[in-house]
Amino acid sequence: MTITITAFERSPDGGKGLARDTRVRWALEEVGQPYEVRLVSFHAINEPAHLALHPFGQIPTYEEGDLALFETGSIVFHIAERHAGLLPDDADARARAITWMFAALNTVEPAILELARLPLVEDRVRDRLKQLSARLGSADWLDGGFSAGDLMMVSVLLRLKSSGILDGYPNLAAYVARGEARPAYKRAFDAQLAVYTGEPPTG
Ligand code: GTB
Repeated sequence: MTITITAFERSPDGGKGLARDTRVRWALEEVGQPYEVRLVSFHAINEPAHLALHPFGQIPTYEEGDLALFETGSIVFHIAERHAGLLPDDADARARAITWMFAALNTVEPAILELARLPLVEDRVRDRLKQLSARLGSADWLDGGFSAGDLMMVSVLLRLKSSGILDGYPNLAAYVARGEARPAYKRAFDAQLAVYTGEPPTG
């Protein structure tokens, strides 16, 4: 029976093999099954014809006679079950191979996908800092005298200190330094540090 999978007609990676059709192609190649590929556009994946195959409007899909599958985990598992070469015969070894499939999809891949999102997250942080920097301007504090608003804002910005991101916003770096220089901040900082050092707070 002819196997047909779907893939993007134009993948954002320009052919580096990072789109998920590659793992399905790979599984089919491993077991020596011929297959056809129907290339689809970003527009087409949300059209009714494709949604009938994939309720979430994604690639790849897998068709084999009356059987239509989506989700690469399920597709590769199906291929591995039906054809020799990807799952051991021994029941325990087979269970372990399946465990590694789940580990790849549920434990390792989500963390790697977070990494891909990192540049977007950084852009969002920089947008916020740019807006905050413009608002603070050359003032010492956000709205006249020091307030709980500054206490909270400095506390939040302190998380960025080790990243170096604040260096791009000298007025914000100075704002944070002003907060840290306040005697009350120093007392609070020393008190929390004493929990870990066992030394009594100095202030
Ligand atoms: N859990 C599903 C599975 O394993 O099958 C996930 C499928 C999926 O994310 N498909 C993506 C998709 O169709 C294409 S592969 N996205 C469209 C949408 O969700 O609207 C993901 C992908 C695409 C391109 C690159 N790249 O260029 O680097 C990497 C990964």
